[in-house]
Amino acid sequence: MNTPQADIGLIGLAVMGENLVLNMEERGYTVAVYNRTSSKTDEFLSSKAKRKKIVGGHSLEQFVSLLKKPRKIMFMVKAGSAVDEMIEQLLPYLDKEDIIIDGGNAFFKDTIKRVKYIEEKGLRYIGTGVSGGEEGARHGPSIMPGGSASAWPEVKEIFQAISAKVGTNKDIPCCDWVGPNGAGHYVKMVHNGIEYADMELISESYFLMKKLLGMQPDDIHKIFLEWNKGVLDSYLIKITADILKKRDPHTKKFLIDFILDKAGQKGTGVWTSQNALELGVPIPTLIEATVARSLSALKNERLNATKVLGAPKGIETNISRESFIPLIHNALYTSKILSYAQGFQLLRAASNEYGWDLQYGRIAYLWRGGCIIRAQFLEEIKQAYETKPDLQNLVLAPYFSEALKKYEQDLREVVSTSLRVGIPIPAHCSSLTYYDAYRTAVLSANMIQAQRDYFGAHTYERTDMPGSFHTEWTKE
Ligand code: 2AM
Repeated sequence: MNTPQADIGLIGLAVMGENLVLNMEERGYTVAVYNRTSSKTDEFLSSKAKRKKIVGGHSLEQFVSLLKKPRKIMFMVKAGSAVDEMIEQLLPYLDKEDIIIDGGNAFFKDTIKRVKYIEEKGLRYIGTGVSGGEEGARHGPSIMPGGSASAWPEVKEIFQAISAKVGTNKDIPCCDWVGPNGAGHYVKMVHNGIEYADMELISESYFLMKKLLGMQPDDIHKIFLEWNKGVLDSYLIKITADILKKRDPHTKKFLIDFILDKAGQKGTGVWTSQNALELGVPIPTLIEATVARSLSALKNERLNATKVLGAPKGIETNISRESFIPLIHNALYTSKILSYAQGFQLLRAASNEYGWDLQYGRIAYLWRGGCIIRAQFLEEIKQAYETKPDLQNLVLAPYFSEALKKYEQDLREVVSTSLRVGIPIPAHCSSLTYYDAYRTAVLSANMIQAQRDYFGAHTYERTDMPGSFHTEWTKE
């Protein structure tokens, strides 16, 4: 058969898979490829992979025979049952110590099961988050691997070589070991949850400039361009600026005005929200961002409701752009801090729950480059956790608590204005409520406890003495 020559194999030649292969090859590795539909393999080999150190297998047996041992096989196939099917088809050709790597968006609990299953067979399994979209995959994604720890030294060099690099010398890879079993896919899931919040918050800022201030896309473009030079410097702010100046080739008008306001979602925001609810971690901004997508998807219902209920006023004539735009900036920055704080709270709870020992500063750095939420701001998060690894909440780190105190009033002003005129900016509202509730020493939950004890004898604790109490509420 074939001489084992390839350093790594990749299964699943959709765009992400192809781009990762080209990235690996460019870094000096020989890559073997396989795709269920083998015409795609041929097409790839005869076009983009032509004259490169890329070899293909038409059968899994042939593909496996191309790989050096211990074999490293990365899946970039559809998440879900396709991964289990591939594992079963592949196993007969593999030997002990070989390494299967799932680079798709697997649900972390599936990855936990798969790691256990594969390790029991004497092989090794890595579940890795890969973020950065098609461009990232081709030129340097953020990579978040977790699973069989002994497999990390085997793949470290390749993964760090293909990942994004940050730091002044561009030599710090945005790829490091995250933790056992499902930790890598979990961190990717939370990355996506934060991404939902970032996107929603930015969209709400755009919406305020459009609706409240009556600005045109090219004016808003200039604002985002400016914002990208300061504390908000990030990939998502940059692409928002780009989007706003794009013209529709047919009408020559701004394209954004022709895009239907109906957001899609693939489920990672829902996973993040569900898991946070399961663990009892308050991440209202992330959840609200997910809810906002669902609400946007009800386009027909909204059109009907506008007719029946009337649209909110949406404008206030006495607001000046010059004074209000800086407030929107500060509100966005404050809400961003609060949403990242929530995301890291979730990581902390999950680390305890699943026994992962996650390194938060390192995770902030994995997200510093390559991925969709890459931002200057993550530098400060890394710093905060390096200074105090057991930090209770990011909002308590001096850099962030100072910023929150400084800009809180601006967020409040933006939120109250939007509430007054009826412009929905739910993620900003949730962020502010989270902030207020988190720093309120005495909340309203004494009443909830009394109600629970009243109807269900659930007992309550007292503020003035220890113990558990029940009251016969209806007795005189
Ligand atoms: P295909 O080209 O044969 O459809 C993204 O969908 C990638 O996942 C594609 O490369 C696709 O292969 C692959 N894929 C989807 N379902 C699969 C399955 N059940 N087994 C193997 N590969 C699968």
